Amino acid sequence: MSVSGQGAGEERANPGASANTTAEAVNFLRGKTSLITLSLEEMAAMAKKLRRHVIKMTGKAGSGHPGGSLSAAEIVTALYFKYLRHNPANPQWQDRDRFILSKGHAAPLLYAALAESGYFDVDELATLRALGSCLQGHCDMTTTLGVEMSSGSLGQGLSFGIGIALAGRLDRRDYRVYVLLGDGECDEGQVWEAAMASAHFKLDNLVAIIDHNKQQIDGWNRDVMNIEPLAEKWKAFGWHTMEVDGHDLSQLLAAFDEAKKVKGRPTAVIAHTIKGKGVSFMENNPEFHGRAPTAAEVEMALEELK
Ligand SMILES: Cc1ncc(C[n+]2csc(CCOP(=O)(O)OP(=O)(O)O)c2C)c(N)n1
Ligand SMILES: [Mg+2]
Repeated sequence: MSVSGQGAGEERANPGASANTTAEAVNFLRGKTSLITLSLEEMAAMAKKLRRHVIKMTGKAGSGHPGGSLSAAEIVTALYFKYLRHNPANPQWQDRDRFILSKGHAAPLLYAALAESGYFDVDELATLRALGSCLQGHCDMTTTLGVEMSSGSLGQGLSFGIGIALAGRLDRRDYRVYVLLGDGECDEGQVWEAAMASAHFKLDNLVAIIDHNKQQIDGWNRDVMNIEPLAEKWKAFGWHTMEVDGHDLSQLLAAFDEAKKVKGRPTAVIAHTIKGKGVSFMENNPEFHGRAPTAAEVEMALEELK
């Protein structure tokens, strides 16, 4: 793992210091404005680690949303452990890139990434959904360090992202805004109002990532509400649009690189994923949209995620 230290406004590329473990890296981060840069291999291991956290957290809580957390593990890993310019020691850093989890029910995944990045102690993860815990079932920006937007009521994150992207432009700051949406979430009319507005305002500092796992709360999208052709819809709304394998870290990073070069319009990354990815009995199984694994299922899942 290498960790780069840099001040606000400085170039991102920086060979910087290097550290061998997450703990060393986090210690390095504590004193500085920095970013974490894992290798591809380390990111793959981190995605698995985040999946393990999701299983343990929801299992212990006895409730939560494992399916849509597992599908987005590589997306969130690529952002938090490679791509985002952020500093866990200074969560309010004005020039940080913003990540908005619009599909707020995937909170366990975001909390796991925040903890592993160093925003708070990994032990906190065991308190998911407990009374008084800073880790509630859906994201709350007033109680969890590193959470940028309170979400859970679907459809709102892209609109929120537009506000931050416009503010960045007005303030002449070069941060970028990444919004993660669910594909079922795209049934919400507000998503398309926001899509239209983003293109209208030519927000090239805004990236929407759609976790296209083809399922929502009640089953397959094609049965509940057909959203296809999804990429063509984003294109029609004026977005630079890409389709990637959402479990392929290289493809995700290449897409974020490409998005950075696009001028005058926002970018949509349609990430094809599998709901419940990584745990055989959860994959493509709508039951695990909003049901926690039992103790026996936790054991089986962790065995598969070794
Ligand atoms: C406005 C709103 N309506 C309904 C719900 C209930 N709900 C929670 S998750 C979900 C399905 C979301 O599907 P998708 O966006 O595809 O999420 P993923 O498959 O990634 O879990 C629904 C309908 C909600 N949270 N907010
Ligand atoms: Mg979905």
